[in-house]
This record gives sequence, C-alpha cells and structure tokens, in this order.
Amino acid sequence: ERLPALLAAMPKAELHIHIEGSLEPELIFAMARRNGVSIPYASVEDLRRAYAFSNLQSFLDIYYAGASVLITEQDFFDMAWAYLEKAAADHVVHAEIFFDPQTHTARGVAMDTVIRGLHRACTQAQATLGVSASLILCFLRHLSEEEAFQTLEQALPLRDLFIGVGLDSSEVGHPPEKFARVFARCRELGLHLVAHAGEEGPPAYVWTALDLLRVERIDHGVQSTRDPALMARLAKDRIPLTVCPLSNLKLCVFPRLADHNLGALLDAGLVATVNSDDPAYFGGYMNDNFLQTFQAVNLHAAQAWQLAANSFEASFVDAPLKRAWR
Ligand code: ES4
Ligand code: ZN
Repeated sequence: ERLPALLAAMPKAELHIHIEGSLEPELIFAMARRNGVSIPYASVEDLRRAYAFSNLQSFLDIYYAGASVLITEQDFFDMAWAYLEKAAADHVVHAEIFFDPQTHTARGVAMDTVIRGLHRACTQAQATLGVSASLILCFLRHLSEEEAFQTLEQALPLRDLFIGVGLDSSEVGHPPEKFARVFARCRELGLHLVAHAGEEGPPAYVWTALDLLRVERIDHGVQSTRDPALMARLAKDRIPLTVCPLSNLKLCVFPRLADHNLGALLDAGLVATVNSDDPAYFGGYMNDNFLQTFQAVNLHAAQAWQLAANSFEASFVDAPLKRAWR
C-alpha cells in the first residue's frame, strides 16, 4: 500500500495548530514542577485519562488548566520547539501557529515573554529544521471586544513578530460580529485575518466571519455543508477552510471519522486543508490526521495531492515563495 507512505512523506503546510494545544502531559508535569505550579491531576496518566471530551467546552476547560504551567520565556520556547520538531518529522515545511496571549496575560505573564519565547523557536526552526514558521495571535471570543483591543495594544510593540490575528475559544453564543471593530483595526494594521467559525456554530457564523470580519480563511468551517449558498460562496472566492478531522472526532462534531465531510468539501471544489488543531489533546499530529482520515473516509492519491497543494495556496507566505513551491 503506497498511499500511507505518500501521505507521510509529502511536503505540507500546517495552518491550524494552537501551540498551547501541543503541550504534551509530560511537558505539563515537567513545567508544573520546575515552576512550582500545582495542577489538579496526580500524574501524567491521571491527566491523560481526563482527555475524554463531549464537546468544545469540555475540552477548553482542560486546555486552559494545562496552559497554566507556562510561566517563563523558556517555557514558551520549549513548547513551540517540541511542536516544531514533530512538524518537521511529519514533513511539515511551513506552519502558521496560533497562540492565545490572554490565557497567559490574565495570569500575570507578560506579552513579551509569550511572544519572544514562541518567536525564538520559530527562528531556530528555520535555521536548524528547515521549517518556516509564523505566529497568529488569537483573541478569546468568550471575553469582551474591549479585552481584545487591550490585548492588541499590548502586542503592537511586537507587531513584526506575528503575521495575523484569529478568533478562537467558545464559539456558540459568541458570534464573529462581536469582534467587528477590533478586526477592522487589525486590517488597517496590515495583519492577516482568520477566525474559527462553523466548528460547532451555525453557517451564519461563517457568513459573518467573511462579510463583517472580512477574514481570509475560515478555521474549521465544517458546518458550511448545511448551507448550499455558503458552499457556493466559499468555492467562488476560494476561501480556504482549515479542517481538523481528529479534533472534530474527539469533540464529537462527527460521531465517527468515517462520517467526516472532508471528501464532500473537496468534491465541492473548496480549498480545504488538513490540520491538527490541538495535537496533544486530540490524539495526533499532522500525519496522524492524514493517515487516520484517509483510512476512514474514501480518499485517494489525487486528494492527497490536492490537500497538500491547498495547504500552500491557503498559506500566508509571500507570492514569490508560493510560486517556487509549485
Ligand atoms: C480550540 Cl478546537 C478549538 N476550537 C476553538 N478554540 C480553540 N482553542 C484551542 N482549540
Ligand atoms: Zn482551532
């Protein structure tokens, strides 16, 4: 069987990875110990046993608890470096990495500490792994737009160390339009714009992410298949969807991986991509997502090639480098 080897070895870009979601239990315990932070789990095994989720919120509660061990710039570097080594092993040649600064600044960690630690790992990855990596700052949508503005303000002295902004955390009840003004400001600043939409939320949230936030990509977007007019819009404007199959399985968006609509998205001509989302929590990094999804859904080499090509088209790398990759 040649398909698994093709999936594993093909060069690809990862566009939907929350760096805090790459923190493995072993690293959580090592950092908790070295920083003197207590966590409500007795052991690595005890923590892993808690990774049985019923929906997005049940995951987020544990994800924010895990992130509470991150204190120093070295912690942020170590977390990102561990991810980038795994990405390189999976033949990820380019990664656009989400981070959630509010999770850390709310605990008294400085914005500088977060961004400089992550950025140093990105720089070292280019130099020693040959992986290019960029950062995307995410606003937490369960918090206010005013808090998002304050976060942007805190990050602007480091404007050159991230390429864009995103919107993540609890989706239902926090529609994109809640953040219309701060996204307009980010657009003026020349930042790239993305947002999670249509993960658990309705197609209406994908429409408002596009038309009110003016995002360039939709993170997840798998609920879009419920709205034929939205599918037509996504196809016509070539708006990429950063799909995360193992995430959708673990958060019960689809009952079985075999029920995932990745094939339908590709068949409709959408620029769908495969990504890992929170690999330490959802049971796999990039190649696990490709291999398990291709096994469960009826996809072949043509779709593998399409997904890899889509990942580069959907990336925010400069046009000349994109042409060189083709
Ligand atoms: C997330 Cl899977 C998912 N959805 C929304 N927000 C998130 N933050 C981290 N993982
Ligand atoms: Zn996500």
